[in-house]
Amino acid sequence: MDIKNLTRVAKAVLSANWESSYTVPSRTLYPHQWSWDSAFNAIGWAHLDPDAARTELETGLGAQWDDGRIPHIAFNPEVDPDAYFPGPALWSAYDRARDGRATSGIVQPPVHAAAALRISEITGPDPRTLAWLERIYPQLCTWHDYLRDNRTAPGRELVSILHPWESGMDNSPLWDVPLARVDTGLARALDYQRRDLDNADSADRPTDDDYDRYISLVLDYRHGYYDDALMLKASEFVVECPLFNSALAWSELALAQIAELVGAERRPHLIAAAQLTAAIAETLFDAELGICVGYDVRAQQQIPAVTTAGLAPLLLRGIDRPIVETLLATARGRFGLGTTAPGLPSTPYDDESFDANRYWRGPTWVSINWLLIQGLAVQGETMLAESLRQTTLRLAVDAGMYEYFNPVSGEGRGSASFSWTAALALDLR
Ligand code: 9WN
Repeated sequence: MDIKNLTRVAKAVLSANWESSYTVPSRTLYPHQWSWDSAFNAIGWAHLDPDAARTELETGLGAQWDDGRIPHIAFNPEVDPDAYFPGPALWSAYDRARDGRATSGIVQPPVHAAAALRISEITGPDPRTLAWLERIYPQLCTWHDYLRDNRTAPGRELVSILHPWESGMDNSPLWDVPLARVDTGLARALDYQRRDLDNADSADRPTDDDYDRYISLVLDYRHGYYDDALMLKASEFVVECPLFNSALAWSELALAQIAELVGAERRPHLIAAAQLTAAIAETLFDAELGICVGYDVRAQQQIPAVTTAGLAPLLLRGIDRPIVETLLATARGRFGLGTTAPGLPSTPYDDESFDANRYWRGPTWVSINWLLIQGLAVQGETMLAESLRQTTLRLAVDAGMYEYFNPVSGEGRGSASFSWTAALALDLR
């Protein structure tokens, strides 16, 4: 594929994955609606069909629960419930979503408000977009309120994730230490069957042991009827993720702009963003490692792992310049930013946990590159943003619209015809 064909191929991928009101991430591996995927996919649609973009994001918000959470999966009732594991039966959340769809009970990074703003920028002054922003603004606010009110551990300022899948970076080395404490008994008693290995190479995917821990955490949360206070108090996995919190602060800034467009108050969003930004700098920045890390709430200590999640605070214009300089030096020195390396690896090339093909332990993801390109632009680093834009597009052009890429060879891995790769490539053209 050459760059001229990119638009055509990306459009074909999004169209083939369109499912009446949203885009499935992949027809094989992920045949339902995923929360943060939908936000990214909608950005791609905004370039092709603004109606589809607005519909996609709004459909995702339709699965919101009464407590404000936006579940990470909304299941398609037409699809075989066993096509993806864990499916609707394991989550047992059949009557929580406002639109009546069965859902999961966990969440994903809150990039929705930022995506809504980006879509409104792409579609321009279209009265339908303004009416849409007016409709979704209250839902975006209650989503953020949910995270702040229900997911801030007592005495803490940042929001916590309760499952590695909530980070969107499932088996990142950032989660190794807290995940190792999770007892696997609940999952082993279930004798379940993984479905991801039907469609992907086992050398690329998380290990069986990790899967047992993922499923045990799901069962724990479900047995407590998805009560966050209970999990914050008792679960072994309560972690402040640098990407999740940066996405929230970045989306608060976007909500401030949306508030202005719909005639609401900007100030509460600016204050929320400033508080989160200060807390990220204070509690997640590790000067010795030169990057932001996770914070293990149960163990009351930082998790010293270097990953692309730790570069996400670049999205925030309120981050102090010395921290920005340090993040940039790490991105250049350890992740190959600004060089012709095929991609930004999810963990540094020289890290002991680096694995070029295994999911979030080395491969390059277009979603993360796209976020970092936005971050570099926020920091005024236009040359670096341009360099990453070009290497990211080159991956998609040379290998195709894969789910992720080997950051050494540039080979496409995981699911082919993957929606967010196509959507964000359209936005980066
Ligand atoms: C669990 C859909 C999702 C992405 C995540 C990615 C992967 C699921 C899985 O696929 O996670 O949610 O089964 O591995 O890690 O970021 O949203 O594309």
